[in-house]
Amino acid sequence: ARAQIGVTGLAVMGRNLARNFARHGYTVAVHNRSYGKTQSLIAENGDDGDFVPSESMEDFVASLERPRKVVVMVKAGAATDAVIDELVPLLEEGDIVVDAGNAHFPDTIRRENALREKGLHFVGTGVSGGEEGALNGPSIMPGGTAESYESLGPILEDISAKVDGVPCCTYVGPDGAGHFVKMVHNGIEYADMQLIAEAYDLLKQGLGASAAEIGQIFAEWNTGDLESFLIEITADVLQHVDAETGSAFVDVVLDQAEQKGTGRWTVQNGLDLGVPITGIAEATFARALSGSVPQREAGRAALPADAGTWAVEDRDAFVEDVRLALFASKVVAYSQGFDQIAAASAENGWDIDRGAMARIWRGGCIIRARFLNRITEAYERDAELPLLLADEYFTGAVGNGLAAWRRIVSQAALNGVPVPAFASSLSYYDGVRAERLPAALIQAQRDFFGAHTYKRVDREGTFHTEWSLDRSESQA
Ligand code: NBP
Repeated sequence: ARAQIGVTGLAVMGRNLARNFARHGYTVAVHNRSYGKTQSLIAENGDDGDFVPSESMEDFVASLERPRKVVVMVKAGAATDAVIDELVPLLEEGDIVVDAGNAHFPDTIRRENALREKGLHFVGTGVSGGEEGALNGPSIMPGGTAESYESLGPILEDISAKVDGVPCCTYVGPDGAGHFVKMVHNGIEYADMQLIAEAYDLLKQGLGASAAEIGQIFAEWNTGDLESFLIEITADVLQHVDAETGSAFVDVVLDQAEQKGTGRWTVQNGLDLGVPITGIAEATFARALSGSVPQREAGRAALPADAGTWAVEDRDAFVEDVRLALFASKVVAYSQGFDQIAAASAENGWDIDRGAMARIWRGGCIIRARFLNRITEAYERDAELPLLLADEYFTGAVGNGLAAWRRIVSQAALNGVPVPAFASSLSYYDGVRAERLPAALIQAQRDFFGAHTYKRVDREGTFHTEWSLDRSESQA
């Protein structure tokens, strides 16, 4: 036995992770259900470092130093369970199984329980950054036992992305915490992409600008507060020309957004926890609307375009308004995502350090951005910060753009441009800062039709009003 780490599942992600380990000087045991992928890795990338290929799972396990560290990188779901079932009888107490696929966190909790009973460590690990990240340095979010991180952590930190020399990998928390945080990361990614898409649409409709012109605006934005991977690639995508037609690439792409399910999981969990992650929810539903083909056909045919042509007069002022509205909406979406992490952490006893999550998302992953530094700093100022928006930096930054944000959302409404994520983020902002909400009326209605009781502003207790009789109040 001489391999320090093993990877089973050698499709694009597993292959690139294995190469990344090898390039960092580790001897890597490699295995795949069908041997062809293992052979092709050795044939094409064997020069990357020291690989120990095995055709059978038995040989693969036997080639690993103890405690064994096995990274499972197969299709999430039944395939992961199948591999675990095959692997577990071959392992010994103290060995570590790392699930680096996109598992849903309740599955990770279940698997961790089952393996813990057998004396094994199960480390559900979020890995972000796609194929490119897997090869050159992803953002890594490992859960499981703190004990497993002692031997596994340094290896994962080694192959992770680095920002200012700091690894984009840290221990997240017990059992499902790592996969949970990866799920929220993806939810935030949905929100960020939707906000960028709305900004693009506003610039297109308001200015009548071409995709290439808007691409240049995004490139300019990428030099300021908005600097991020998503803004950078948006600039590139918008300036890309379709080779076949000579049109802007974005103009020949069908406008129906697909999804693999992590946004939906995030929204479902937000509903379970009662955390208003409106940005992520709007983004997920906006994708659903785009794919609602019969509804869109019926809507286009029956609903009149009542708004005239939008002609913005002061081009530069409008571009700056959109930029400020985008930044403010983005802060809201992230603030909500971090609230969700805090709520799940409390519910599951995970003790997740939110500032550390922002830190490991600064590199390697899809939402990597300059502004994540500001989030880390906010949680360093106050680890228990109840609302990211209330941190002094963000109050200032959002406050600066508030008037612009209101102008943009109202102009979008007047001109018939859909901005679900911009608008709901602004409503969230106004809701969370409101002195008094109309929830009082909801409570009164609930008491009226269902005797659901209410609390009062002027004294303690729970009350019910006899609505159908003399409408007197009683203490419930
Ligand atoms: P896939 O998700 O396409 O899975 C293919 C791999 O699963 C192959 O190695 C295949 O073996 C293996 N496999 C299957 Br399918 N069923 C199996 C079974 N019953 N027993 C054993 N092996 C089985 O690969 P991928 O695109 O590289 O993704 C791997 C994981 O990484 C997934 O969980 C995915 O969600 C996640 N992912 C993450 C990112 C990211 O950015 N973080 C990007 C893409 C994917 P075979 O070769 O014998 O068929």
